[in-house]
Amino acid sequence: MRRFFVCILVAATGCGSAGLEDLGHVMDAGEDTAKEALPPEQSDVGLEQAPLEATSETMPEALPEEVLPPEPKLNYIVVAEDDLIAPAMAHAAWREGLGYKTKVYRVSELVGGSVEPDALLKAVQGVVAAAKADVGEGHPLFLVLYGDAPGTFDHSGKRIPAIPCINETMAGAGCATDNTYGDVDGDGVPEAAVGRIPVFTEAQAAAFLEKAKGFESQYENGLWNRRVAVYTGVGGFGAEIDALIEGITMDALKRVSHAFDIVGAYANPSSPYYYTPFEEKVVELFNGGSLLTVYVGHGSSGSMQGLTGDQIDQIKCEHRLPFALFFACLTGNYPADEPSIAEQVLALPRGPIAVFASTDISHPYANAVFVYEAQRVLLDERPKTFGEAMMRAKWALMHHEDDFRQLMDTVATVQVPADQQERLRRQHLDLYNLLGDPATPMHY
Ligand SMILES: [Ca+2]
Ligand SMILES: [Ca+2]
Repeated sequence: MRRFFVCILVAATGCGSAGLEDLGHVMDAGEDTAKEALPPEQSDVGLEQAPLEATSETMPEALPEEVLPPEPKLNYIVVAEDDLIAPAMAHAAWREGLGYKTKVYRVSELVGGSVEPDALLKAVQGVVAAAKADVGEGHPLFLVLYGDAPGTFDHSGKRIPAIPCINETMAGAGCATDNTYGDVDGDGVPEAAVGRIPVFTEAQAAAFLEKAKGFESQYENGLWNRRVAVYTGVGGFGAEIDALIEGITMDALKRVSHAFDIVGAYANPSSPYYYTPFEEKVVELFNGGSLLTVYVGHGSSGSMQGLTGDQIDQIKCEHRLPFALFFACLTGNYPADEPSIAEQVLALPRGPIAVFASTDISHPYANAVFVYEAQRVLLDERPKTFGEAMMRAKWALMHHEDDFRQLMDTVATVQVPADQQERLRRQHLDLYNLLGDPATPMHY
């Protein structure tokens, strides 16, 4: 038996609210809790799809046609802003060398004149729909939007705008998303794994490619590969709601895969997991290296509890670069005039390799469900790439059912009537976006 010390659970806060009680917990886990089997919809991509070199020792001279590997299909689409076509081509060439079948489209190839979101959206959706039909069921398709977005409603130039979306969360200021580019049937769940590489200059693009190549060509054995670093902010729903969340958190703790080690910090001075200065502990959590670094709590475009722009330069993740998930308001507001904190950490040479975060005000209920589904998909289902994981977490946000989901829905009716819950979750499909390359391998 292995013993894992689990401190703070990835759970349920949002903006204008929060408040997880810290929970110390020691759990026993069997050696065989890890689930290695991949779900049927997942297929091999990347290296595994590279054509095999046949030799006379491994293959007969002529094989029957039905056992030859299938013709490689387009599975990695890049839509590039015109002034970034050179680095976009370089990025696609690197992926092509890893076995992907890639195609790069300039914005001006897809739409002429000014880049109205509707025209570009329809063009990109058309490309995605055709590729999805061609690549076939069970084969992932990746869509990379290459270049930072202009301001939300600024459609000048040849930049790729974020698409306006609906957000009824209280105080929502104007939602914009990349999710719609990959959703060809309009149900909100994308058919392609979408990610944006939010660079503005060729120098930034070159730095990102170098970082990505480094991440994918190195793997240092160690506990960091099974570490999930979590830091949570405080807010305050009030005693009643906090107690409900605490109860649900106790139950949720038992469901986090025991194959991973959770380390964390909680910004509540009365908690045994409180550290002061809290900000130093958060930087330490980043820099220790981890598979995932997860924040749950309050957020704004430029900061969150425990991490502000002033500390960004202190982040130098050792051993491995984490995938970052910020379940908070606005931290992934990439269409804003100033770089969001998600973009700031992504731009660091030793910062997270990809970030999943919200462009606008998010809601505690939908965040709670999203956190639960994201960790379940990432740690239990273990897709090969971060883009597939977040795409499947979005599917699960809408469609997955289990007793814990029922419990969360029941508890949430205190704040969100049952008939509004699905609509709220639907809106969070758009709020949350992946910044980085969606084909980045998880390297568990
Ligand atoms: Ca869809
Ligand atoms: Ca931006």
